[in-house]
Amino acid sequence: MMAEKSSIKKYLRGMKFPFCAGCGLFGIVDSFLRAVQELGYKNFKKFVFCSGIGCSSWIPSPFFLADSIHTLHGRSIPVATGIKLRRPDLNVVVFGGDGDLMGIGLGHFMHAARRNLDILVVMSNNMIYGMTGGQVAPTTPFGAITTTTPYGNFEQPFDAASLAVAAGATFSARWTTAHLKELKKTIKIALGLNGFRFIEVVSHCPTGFGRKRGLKTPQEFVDWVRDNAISIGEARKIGKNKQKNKIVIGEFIRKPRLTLIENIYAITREAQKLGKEN
Ligand SMILES: Cc1ncc(C[n+]2csc(CCOP(=O)(O)OP(=O)(O)O)c2C)c(N)n1
Ligand code: SF4
Repeated sequence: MMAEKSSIKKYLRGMKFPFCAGCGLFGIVDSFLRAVQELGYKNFKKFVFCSGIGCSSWIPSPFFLADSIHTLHGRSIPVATGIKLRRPDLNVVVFGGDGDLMGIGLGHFMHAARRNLDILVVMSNNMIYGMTGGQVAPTTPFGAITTTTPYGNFEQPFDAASLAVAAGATFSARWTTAHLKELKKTIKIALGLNGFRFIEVVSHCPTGFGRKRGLKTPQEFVDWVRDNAISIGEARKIGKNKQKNKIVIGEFIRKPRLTLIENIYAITREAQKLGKEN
């Protein structure tokens, strides 16, 4: 009974996740639930989860024993915005894929960061569109073979964790599914902060991407991710040119500022005060 109570199973409905065997998304689920447990939340009553469409968008909904909403592809952040403005007391957490958040939903992502909407966004970056069959995505490495780039990708990928910083996120970090302890720690930090917080998780997708890269097993993919990761400190030392094909991991920014809701109240109050004086 005691063991059951302390288990992360209490956050789940007990339904089977629809991920392929060996998928990196299992590690993201596990890290998130362990972080929530270590922060002392007994249940998800203080949380609402939003997701779009894609393998990674299945993380919360309907599997978490929580209020959650599966929105349209790319539209999780607008729905999260509505929820947060109506219920600022709740922790609003968005889960999504790199296609969902860096492709069709990129505009919403950038504006939510700019506005400093008080939400946490956890993005699984499997470097392709997983659920639809492994097509090239805005995060696919240059030259990589995917189902729609049989000769190699012609385009440069987005650096999502840096985009979040440029747009105004108060917190941005990147880890991988080979760094689950660090990921859990970062989720705990991010859940304790305010403002637009972003965590990118480079995630292994053995089905959609691993096979195309010649990585025959999930473990080979995890090893490849680990071997190609460098810390943000090291990356800054060696400079951009030498970072080619490396996965830069760590905390990119932690810089609190007033959130959208705090600014709405502060500016409205100030205007009302001035109105009275006039
Ligand atoms: C408006 C719209 N366009 C396209 C699709 C088809 N579609 C479903 S999931 C998906 C991509 C999923 O990739 P990603 O967001 O990276 O998530 P993953 O499956 O890799 O976790 C696409 C293009 C859709 N459902 N709706
Ligand atoms: S296609 Fe890739 S991301 Fe989707 S469930 Fe399978 S292994 Fe995971």
